[in-house]
Amino acid sequence: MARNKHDIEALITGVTSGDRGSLARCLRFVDDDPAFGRAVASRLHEHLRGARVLGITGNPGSGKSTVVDRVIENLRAAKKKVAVLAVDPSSPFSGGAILGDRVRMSRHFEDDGVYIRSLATRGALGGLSRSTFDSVRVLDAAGFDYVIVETVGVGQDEVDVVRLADTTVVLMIPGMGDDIQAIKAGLLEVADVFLINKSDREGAADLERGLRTMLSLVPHADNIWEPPIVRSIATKNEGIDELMKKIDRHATFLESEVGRQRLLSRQGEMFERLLDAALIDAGRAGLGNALEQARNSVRDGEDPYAAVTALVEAS
Ligand SMILES: Nc1nc2c(ncn2[C@@H]2O[C@H](COP(=O)(O)OP(=O)(O)OP(=O)(O)O)[C@@H](O)[C@H]2O)c(=O)[nH]1
Ligand SMILES: [Mg+2]
Repeated sequence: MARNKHDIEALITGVTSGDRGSLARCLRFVDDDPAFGRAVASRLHEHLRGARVLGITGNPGSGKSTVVDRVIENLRAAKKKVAVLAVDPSSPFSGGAILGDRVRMSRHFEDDGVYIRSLATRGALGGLSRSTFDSVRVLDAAGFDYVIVETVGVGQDEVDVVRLADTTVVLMIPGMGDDIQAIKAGLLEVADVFLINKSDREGAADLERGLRTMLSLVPHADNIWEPPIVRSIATKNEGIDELMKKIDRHATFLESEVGRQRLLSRQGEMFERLLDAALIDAGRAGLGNALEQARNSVRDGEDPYAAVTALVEAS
């Protein structure tokens, strides 16, 4: 998959001038090829326009795509250009997620100011966060005002994705029993706004109370921004205006001194993630044929620990 410098320059010209074909190609290459993704992403530095990145996360079926669809509608009414990266966790219970995303947001497909792309989660450690980071950068350079990342906040990789967002909305739904406990501790920390969606169901008030108690026990890291709780019925477009207000208020917070520090510390985290991904790629590439040989010998019954130790010592 050799893509030379010329290809990259041509693609970047296409992407930054708003050509949809170039954008689609670029995002596909970024997904497929980590080295290419890194090359493009670093080359785009000078073209960044400061898109706002919103993370929307929550359990499968909690209504993320429905909320995103409403948020798109809201932002389009304000003439903002919106890109969506919907991450499909490829898990057994959401095998149809990509299709679901497409159906849920389909009315925006014809709109020039909207770009929606579904990403499949790959098995590789750090693979998802890497390609999502790179893709957000590409979409920023392509001139989108908002980039929304929809993801099921299940694995560590997914929590990492959420960490790249400027503002993270965590969805919860009532009537799931022990809701609060089911939320990953990591997500409580990264939530900037909680959205209790499906508030037409019983138990929204209980959930909100439980959540407030939980939040009072776990002071938010910034110690200044207290994540607000909004209730919504996304299917009826209820609560979405309120959600947008909180998102805007959070943007204002990010401009404060504390907010700026937070963004900088996220840059630091992003650096660590990017470094990990780059080192893994470089390390694996450096193993050459020995990697395949070791894989084969494990398949033939060699102890995996022994195989790893031998590989690492030989490299
Ligand atoms: N009753 C009710 N149903 C809702 C609400 N919001 C979404 N739904 C429904 O919940 C189902 C799942 O919605 P999605 O938007 O696909 O949920 P999701 O979180 O994106 O799902 P995955 O991407 O598969 O994880 C759909 O049938 C929606 O119509 C709501 O506020 N109330
Ligand atoms: Mg969805």
